[in-house]
Amino acid sequence: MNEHLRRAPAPDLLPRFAAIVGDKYAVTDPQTLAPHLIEGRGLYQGVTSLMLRPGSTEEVAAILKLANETKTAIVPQGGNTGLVGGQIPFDGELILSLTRLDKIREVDASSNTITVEAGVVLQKAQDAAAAAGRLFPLSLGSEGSCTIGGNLSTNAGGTGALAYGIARELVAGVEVVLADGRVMHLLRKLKKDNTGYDLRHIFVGAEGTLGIITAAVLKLFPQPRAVETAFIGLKSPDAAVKLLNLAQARIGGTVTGFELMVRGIVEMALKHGHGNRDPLAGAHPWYVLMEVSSQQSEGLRDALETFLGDAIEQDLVEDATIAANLDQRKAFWHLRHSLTEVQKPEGGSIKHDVSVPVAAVPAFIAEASAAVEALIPGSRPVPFGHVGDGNIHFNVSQPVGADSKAFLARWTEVNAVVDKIVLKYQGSISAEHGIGKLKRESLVKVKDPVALALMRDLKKMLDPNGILNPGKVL
Ligand code: FAD
Ligand code: 2HG
Ligand code: ZN
Repeated sequence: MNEHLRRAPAPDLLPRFAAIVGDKYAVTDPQTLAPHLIEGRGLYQGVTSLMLRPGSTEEVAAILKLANETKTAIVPQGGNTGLVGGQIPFDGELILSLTRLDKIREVDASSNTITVEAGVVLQKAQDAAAAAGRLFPLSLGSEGSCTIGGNLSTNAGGTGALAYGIARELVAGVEVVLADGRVMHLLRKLKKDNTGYDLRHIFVGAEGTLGIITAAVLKLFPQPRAVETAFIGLKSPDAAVKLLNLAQARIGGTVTGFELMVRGIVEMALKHGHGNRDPLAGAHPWYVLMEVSSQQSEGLRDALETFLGDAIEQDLVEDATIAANLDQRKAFWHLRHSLTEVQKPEGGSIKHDVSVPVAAVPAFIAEASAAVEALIPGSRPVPFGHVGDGNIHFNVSQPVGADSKAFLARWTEVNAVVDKIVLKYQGSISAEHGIGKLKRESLVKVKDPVALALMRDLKKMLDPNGILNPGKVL
């Protein structure tokens, strides 16, 4: 860490920072600050005396200029839905909240782009695209509160990545404020632009450690004319992977969603999730929520029915139901998106957001489950996630009736066991949530040393005073 860096802003600087945004947007009231200091999992508690809420890129630039000159640390925050603690100030750093940058600057349907400010909530961007007859396909359970700036800074994945790509693939251009306050204007709508190094991608997935994203041009797609959604019971992850391969080869549409869930997590969703109902009559060891989309308005439902019928005959599927209407489709997705919340009433949960090659998912799940159950008898692995991306949320709930604190104290030990199996399959210990604070120590153990050295060099070059989100990622 840079030894001259000041984590908490010096008291005499507070009025200077406040003057940039105006007193109304320089928040010091502890009650207003409180929700910005804890994250969704309740894993971390932060501390700060100041949150700045700039209303323009120019104000962000002025804040960074002052922070850099005075070596004052900054923690950027969007919707505060991140799951690795990246948005939390741990040592009194000032929070730079981007939520007032909430304008949709332009929807350009012909160019298939939308230009948004960083604080625009993901759902608002989706809605604006839909109003213009287009699809912005990034979709996360947190879409009602996470922001585009946070999505790009974490390089979010979610349920649409299978067909449309992760956040990085959905960015055409960015506007970024650098640590010294300079603004880099790369808000282009271009698919082709080979004028040197592609700098956009340095800031995507940087978790606020290299610059502040203030706006972005995002790629849009045609709205599908037909969408069908099935809830499928099957016997194993192996059957799920085979089903996916078959669906991608055979269905006359695109597989736009393919989410795997073990029975255990579905049971938690039925028990604790508001309004959830079991879509299938009987119980099955595993489930897939599959969505297919087509630009043809007719025939998709028939094609899906025939496909699932064949899959049942081939013993790949035990039972399946296709949503009869929009409400039912929403209910399937509601169940899927409730999986983070419904783990909480079951006590402590040790999380892994990992990826392995798709073909290795069944073996990974089997080995990791056995290893964790051997380490902590009675512990309950409840894997689920974006199996088509090889991305499994290998979450482990505490044994029923166990002491939550004692269980959570074994977090690192359980991670080590699971991560070893991930690495055996050439996988990643952070598929889509990022490194933040949670996986900072693990990163140095798994990243190629030359790549890690380059990351550090890049950080030094772009943020020589180390003011941007110190203690995160690196
Ligand atoms: P924050 O949490 O505020 O910040 C996240 C990181 O980005 C921090 O490091 C922060 O410092 C930095 N940051 C924020 N804004 C900026 C900016 N403008 N410039 C520079 N740095 C910035 N994630 C997935 O990938 N896939 C999922 O399926 C998914 N599902 C989720 C479901 C639930 C119920 C929840 C609670 C979370 C889920 N997440 C998922 C995680 C989370 O929603 C994403 O990481 C999201 O992209 C974070 O956006 P945010 O605006 O809340 O960012
Ligand atoms: C999801 O896919 C999210 O629902 C969150 O990435 C996963 O709760 C989790 O671990
Ligand atoms: Zn996920």
